Amino acid sequence: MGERRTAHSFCRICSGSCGVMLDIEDDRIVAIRGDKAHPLTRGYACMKGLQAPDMLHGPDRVTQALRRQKDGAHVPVPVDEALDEIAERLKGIIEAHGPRSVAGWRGTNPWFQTLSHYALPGWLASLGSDQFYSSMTIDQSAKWVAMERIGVWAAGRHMATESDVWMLVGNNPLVSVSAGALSFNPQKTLKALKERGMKLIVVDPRRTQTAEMADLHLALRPGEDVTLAAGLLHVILREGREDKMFCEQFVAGMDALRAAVAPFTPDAVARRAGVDRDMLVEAAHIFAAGPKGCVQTGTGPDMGPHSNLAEHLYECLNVICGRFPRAGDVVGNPGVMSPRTPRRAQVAPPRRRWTKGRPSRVRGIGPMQGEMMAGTLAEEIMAPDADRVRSLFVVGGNPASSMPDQRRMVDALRALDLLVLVDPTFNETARLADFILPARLLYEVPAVPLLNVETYFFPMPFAQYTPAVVPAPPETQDDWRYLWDISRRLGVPYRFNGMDLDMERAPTSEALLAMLLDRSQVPLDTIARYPSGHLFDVAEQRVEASDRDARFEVMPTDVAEELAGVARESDHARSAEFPLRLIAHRVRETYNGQYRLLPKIRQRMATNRAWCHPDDLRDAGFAEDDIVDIVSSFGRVPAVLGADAAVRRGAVAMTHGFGGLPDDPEDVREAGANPNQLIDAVRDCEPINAMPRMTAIPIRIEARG
Ligand SMILES: Nc1nc2c(c(=O)[nH]1)N[C@H]1C(S)=C(S)[C@@H](COP(=O)(O)OP(=O)(O)OC[C@H]3O[C@@H](n4cnc5c(=O)[nH]c(N)nc54)[C@H](O)[C@@H]3O)O[C@H]1N2
Ligand SMILES: Nc1nc2c(c(=O)[nH]1)N[C@H]1C(S)=C(S)[C@@H](COP(=O)(O)OP(=O)(O)OC[C@H]3O[C@@H](n4cnc5c(=O)[nH]c(N)nc54)[C@H](O)[C@@H]3O)O[C@H]1N2
Ligand code: SF4
Ligand SMILES: [Mo]
Repeated sequence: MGERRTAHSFCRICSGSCGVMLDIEDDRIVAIRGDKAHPLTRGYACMKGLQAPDMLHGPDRVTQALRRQKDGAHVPVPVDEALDEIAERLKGIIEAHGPRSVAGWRGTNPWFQTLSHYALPGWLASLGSDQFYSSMTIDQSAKWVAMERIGVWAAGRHMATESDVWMLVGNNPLVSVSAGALSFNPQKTLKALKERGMKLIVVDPRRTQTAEMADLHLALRPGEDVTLAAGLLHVILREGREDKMFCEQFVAGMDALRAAVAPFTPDAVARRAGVDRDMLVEAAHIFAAGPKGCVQTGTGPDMGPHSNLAEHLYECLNVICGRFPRAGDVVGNPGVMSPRTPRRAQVAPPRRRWTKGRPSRVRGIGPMQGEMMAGTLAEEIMAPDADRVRSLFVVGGNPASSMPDQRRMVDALRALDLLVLVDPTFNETARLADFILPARLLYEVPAVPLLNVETYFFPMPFAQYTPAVVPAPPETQDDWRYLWDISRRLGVPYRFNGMDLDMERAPTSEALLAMLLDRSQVPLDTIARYPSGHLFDVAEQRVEASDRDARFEVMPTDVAEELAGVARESDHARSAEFPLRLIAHRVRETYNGQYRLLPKIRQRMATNRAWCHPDDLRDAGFAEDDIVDIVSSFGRVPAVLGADAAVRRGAVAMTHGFGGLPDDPEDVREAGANPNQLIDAVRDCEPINAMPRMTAIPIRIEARG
């Protein structure tokens, strides 16, 4: 037997940041379990996290650089040779077409790998390109739009840990483990909050695992979030249950808001959104009673029709009920890893910054938060312009599978002059890539959890540091390091999150992480002394009084116009041709397109079934396990049916991340299918952020001919 040791670390597959203990033998992870000493996750770890040994050391891991040959097959190539060739081709592309012809896509995982998160944006900017895209703009950019139109409370929001009521809308933390402070050991956390007296309201077309814990569950018709939110606002305003003093001081547009939600009476909303009228009114009462609490939205409303408007109205509930810390309140988490910033009891006014940056070549869509909108990426590649996107660097993502209108995206990726993927797996995008650079995985790189969102996610001043606890395969590099190597070959300095890197001698990842935390409130060395993470005793911070006079804008004219349009819409419920609504949801077994091929996951879930209410199946003459076609006005995919009474009638729930490339000859029972073939990324998308409609898609189910 070789050397055996146990290491502490934390999982970085999702925002759960679960503390783990790893048994390591001969530098390979042989066992993993939750770390009971972790102050927030207390021994919890989900089945994905527990697959680490297979994920790191399994046969499907990409451990060498690969180059695509003319015949389409990929062959191993020494990393330096790959980097030489990439740099040379990139140089040619930039010389001929300018730096804006180079784009980057950052997928989900880099979010949680501290250094990977910052790797691409600064790299592209140092090349002179603004073409940075991420998954944020196909999942929750409605939150950005809402912020830019309503404004933001500079002292943050109420935390669930201090709240009397919490409303989760299209957000299922018990599965997604993605819900701010409810992300840490979510079931135990929610249970404890409920025992303390917090009321939980869930708005979701499915009776989700989270809805099972709710005091009140509104199982709305998919895609009716605008109606439902307007109905809640209507009740609160009509009955004068808003926080009048707060509104008086901090809110502009109250009369316009009142007028805009006037048509959304409880009866009208109950009919249209398919919820019980009295429950709707009760939800408004419970929420308005507070006094502390929050509406928190997930992908459900943010991927649906009118997602920007839905997000706006849900946020208006927080605003008119004044759900924000006030001057003198103690700040739950003043931060540990980031510098302290003052929190003032005031509004940072709306800025509408998308109108200010350089818009996209196609459709003229402006950037937000330093990102171009992913809904336009395929067109940016296919555009006739000389400076169209010709080269794409993907770090930890799989756009060939994850993007709406899969066929168009795949055609676009094929049209690139250079596609480079930095990834530990041979995913669908890898099949199209010119080069795959083998990425290091969690446990092979140092990290801290949720650095850029620590004060929002961690309810208390928590921090942890993990070094790399197992060595990475010898031919792999850290994500950022590949980009540094390319910059060096191009002779261009690499700015990493505002820091100019030494281009003679690359820093180590540990040094780079220390640079990122150089203004932390607790020194990194001290954080590192607590291997299970720690709640740090940082000095108390209180919300300061306001030093400016600014107001939230609750009903600007563009929002009012869109809402009036929704009020006028008819026959939103049923069309004879597409009577059902396909809804997006996540499952415990997979993370987007990841883990489905790991042996233990495949045993549990080989395919992404289309889940329907058993009565809907029976009425349509179908049975569980039938293979059918799911048909939208845009496309058609096969699916295996499943019966699930938790799905409301009229909805069909199917998760994403399954299936291969379009036209792969696959057995749907073995490979699943990709719902992105049903989604039109151009016609059915929102103004401002080009956000496609990824849920509540009108469909029908057809027997396979
Ligand atoms: N139809 C439909 N489509 C959807 C959705 C939906 O609900 N419905 N959801 C959307 C959402 S919310 C998102 S966020 C996107 C996700 O879109 P993507 O991020 O493009 O897709 P993922 O499958 O998450 O790909 C992540 C990749 O990161 C790799 N990876 C893991 N760890 C590391 C690492 O440390 N370094 C590097 N370099 N790579 C790593 C994995 O191997 C994987 O290939 O998909 C979207 N697509
Ligand atoms: N296990 C696991 N965890 C994940 C992921 C994963 O793939 N697997 N993905 C990660 C990513 S990238 C993200 S962005 C987060 C997302 O985190 P969440 O937003 O919590 O994602 P879901 O768990 O899919 O919850 C969305 C809910 O919206 C509901 N819904 C669908 N349509 C509608 C609608 O029209 N209106 C309303 N109100 N609800 C609707 C669905 O039934 C579902 O329960 O999760 C992250 N965590
Ligand atoms: S919940 Fe998230 S962080 Fe925790 S073990 Fe699962 S995947 Fe990892
Ligand atoms: Mo996402």
